Amino acid sequence: MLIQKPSEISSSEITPEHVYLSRNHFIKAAGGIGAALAVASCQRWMGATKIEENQQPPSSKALFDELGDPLTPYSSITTYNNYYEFGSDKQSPAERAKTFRTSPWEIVVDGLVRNPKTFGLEDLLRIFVQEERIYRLRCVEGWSMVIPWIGFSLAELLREVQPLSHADYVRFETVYAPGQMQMQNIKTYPWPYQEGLRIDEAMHELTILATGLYGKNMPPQNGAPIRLVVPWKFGFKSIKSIVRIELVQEKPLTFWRSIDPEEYGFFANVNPDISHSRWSQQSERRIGEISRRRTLLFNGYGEQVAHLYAGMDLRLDY
Ligand SMILES: Nc1nc2c(c(=O)[nH]1)N[C@H]1C(S)=C(S)[C@@H](COP(=O)(O)O)O[C@H]1N2
Ligand SMILES: [Mo]
Repeated sequence: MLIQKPSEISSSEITPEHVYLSRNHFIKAAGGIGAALAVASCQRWMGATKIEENQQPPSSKALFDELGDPLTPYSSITTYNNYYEFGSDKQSPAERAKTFRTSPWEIVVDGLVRNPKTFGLEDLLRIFVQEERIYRLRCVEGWSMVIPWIGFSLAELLREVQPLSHADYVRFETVYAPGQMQMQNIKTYPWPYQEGLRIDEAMHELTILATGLYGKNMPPQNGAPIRLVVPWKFGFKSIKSIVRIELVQEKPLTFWRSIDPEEYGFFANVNPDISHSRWSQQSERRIGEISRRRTLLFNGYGEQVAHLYAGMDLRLDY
């Protein structure tokens, strides 16, 4: 089996979705949709397709998520971004992150672990098999996309460092580079951006560290070289350009929560029945579509994740 890592994808292979669609060296072949559905139904989550080369072109039907929703075009995913370090509007990140330096890059994984380690990005690409995951991304602002990420389970990385039994939470930190990220010079924000997960959420098989999308390296505006993706939570949990992952005992303070705890909860699970203090969360605008669609509890991943919250009052602890 030939596994193609994003590091081996040369820039001449830059693959916006038309190349990706026509060429498919990423979706396990053996019949396109059939294989994709088989994977989806036996693993109960979508897109656990190993990245392979020299395969047959896929059936175009494989280019949907497990609910049948089409992938959002590459051009939209890479030009409509939230990345406050580069600006608070949707267009600035693509423009201003162009020269952001993502190599060399290291991630420190430490805190309450038996085996703290610093990984270079190339170590992560070598140690962990990169696979494709097609996930919906739902922003707390009321828009959504379907994105074919490339990455690996956060659980695999955490197992390498061996969390201690009292490591109840995981804290993530974005790089602090005010020379390159102009908004980090604005001191009213609590830089660097931080996020957190409970340990069982971090260990869940759906939680990934993503290193690319649409079969190519992660664009800087999407959080290069490595970012978190937690598909059943609002997009702000999916922190970009990570340099530190720390195992901790207490619930970590997070960027948006420290700005406004009323509006942004720690769990931030997608939930149509819990309104943001300024707008309803019952519907969303899928980028590229005209009419709004109904927002799904846990962003449609309830079957996989609802058990994590059994017994919790989601209205109080959101
Ligand atoms: N460091 C950092 N990570 C971040 C953000 C940010 O501003 N800074 N924005 C978040 C929000 S609100 C969303 S919706 C997603 C957007 O990811 P995308 O631009 O790749 O679609 O990134 C999240 N991760
Ligand atoms: Mo967001």
